[in-house]
Amino acid sequence: MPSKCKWPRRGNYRFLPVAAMASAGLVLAAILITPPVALADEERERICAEAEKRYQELFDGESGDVSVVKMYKYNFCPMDLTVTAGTTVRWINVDKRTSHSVWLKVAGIEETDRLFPEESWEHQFADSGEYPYLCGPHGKQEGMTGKVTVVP
Ligand SMILES: [Cu+2]
Repeated sequence: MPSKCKWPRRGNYRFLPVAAMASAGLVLAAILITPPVALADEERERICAEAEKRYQELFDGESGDVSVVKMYKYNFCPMDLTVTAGTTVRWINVDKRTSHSVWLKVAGIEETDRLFPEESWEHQFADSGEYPYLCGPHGKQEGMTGKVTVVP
């Protein structure tokens, strides 16, 4: 190496382990204090695009008179759905292995049984209002939640 090489002198190296430990500590702290937040919008969009593709493949997109919410990779797609009063919403699991449920907890409607891949559940919304819901097994941990808004 040429003599003007700018590596720190030998004595400075003893600070490296301290610096490394400090940054490892910061990273660990960041991991520990970060709450398990819902997925970033971009990631959700990507997952929902995939879910739509799965839905088209499995069901040819045939939904008749109902509004469809796909369940896929710990997401409800769309996460927010607005329908008019009287509409029936059908939740379909388009996942490959994971089972999900639909739990309109706030409305006081009992959680559904586990819906396995390609299974579905329907509910007709007679009254306008906001109906937040969750997946029983994945609502808390994975943030698998959604909302139906019913307008007159
Ligand atoms: Cu789920």
